[in-house]
Amino acid sequence: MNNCKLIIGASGQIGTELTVHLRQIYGNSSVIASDIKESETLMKSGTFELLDATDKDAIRNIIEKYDISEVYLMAAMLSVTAEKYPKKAWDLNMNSLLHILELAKDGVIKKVFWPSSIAVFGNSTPHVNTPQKTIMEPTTVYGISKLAGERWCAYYKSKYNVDVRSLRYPGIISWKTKPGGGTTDYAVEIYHKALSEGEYSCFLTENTRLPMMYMDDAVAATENLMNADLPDTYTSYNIAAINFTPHEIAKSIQKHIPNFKISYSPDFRQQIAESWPESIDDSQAKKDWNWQHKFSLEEMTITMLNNLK
Ligand code: AKB
Repeated sequence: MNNCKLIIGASGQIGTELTVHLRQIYGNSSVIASDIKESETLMKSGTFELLDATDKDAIRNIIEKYDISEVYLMAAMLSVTAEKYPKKAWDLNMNSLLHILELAKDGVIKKVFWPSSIAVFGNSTPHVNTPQKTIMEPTTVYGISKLAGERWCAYYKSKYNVDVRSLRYPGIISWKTKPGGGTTDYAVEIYHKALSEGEYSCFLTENTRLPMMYMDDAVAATENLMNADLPDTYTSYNIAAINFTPHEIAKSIQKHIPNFKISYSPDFRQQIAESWPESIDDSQAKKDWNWQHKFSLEEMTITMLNNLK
């Protein structure tokens, strides 16, 4: 049996780098990229299909065409955009997942990766060292869809034995592809603006602490989770790497660009950020599949600035 992997939402921030990484490991022809929008990078290195993640028949056709056994469903509307288009966000985030879970239940595919997020937590969750299992009352449309998605994954796993695995990603920072529509996006924009303009106006207050992670760690976590021999207990894992405030990331940039200036002009995104954890307890992921991050804030800043230059 062929062991091809399909990435849905491959042109996005995480999808792009995940596809490139998986192609390096499994070979270009074994990793099919798909998205509603094209990606030059991915079209150059392997097969790319235009695909709407809400179109179940189209997904099934591609799965059959390439004999796909594993799907990484990376298509989603993130926190900020989802607040603007709640119904659209719900439809995209939920329908795409249910299509894939149904295909897995029917035995058309064998394994599924689905990204959850720290957005599943809300104001009533303990914000410091947020546990794996805790109160979850998300206040954003995105967070509600991610929490519902986690429950659907757990349901299909226990009821139909579907092999679905999931990570609660924190804010992901990368230089190859820009994020879009997220609350944590400031932590990428700040590097671009530091280099292009020497200053940045941040939409969060200076002491808003959020959990974050450099892209290489996020991609490694995804690959490790998918290859791990997991106990049956959890479908969606907390993972942590670093956490910082806008003030602290600005300080780390100023070590390399001393004249860099940051100002603060918080908007509606502040409320979203305040409802999320400041730091995450990932001891369950460490215990179950040896999760360990590599990049510190300082290493990430050096990597970001060197590459964006
Ligand atoms: C967002 O900010 O919406 C995302 C997330 C934390 O899931 N980056």
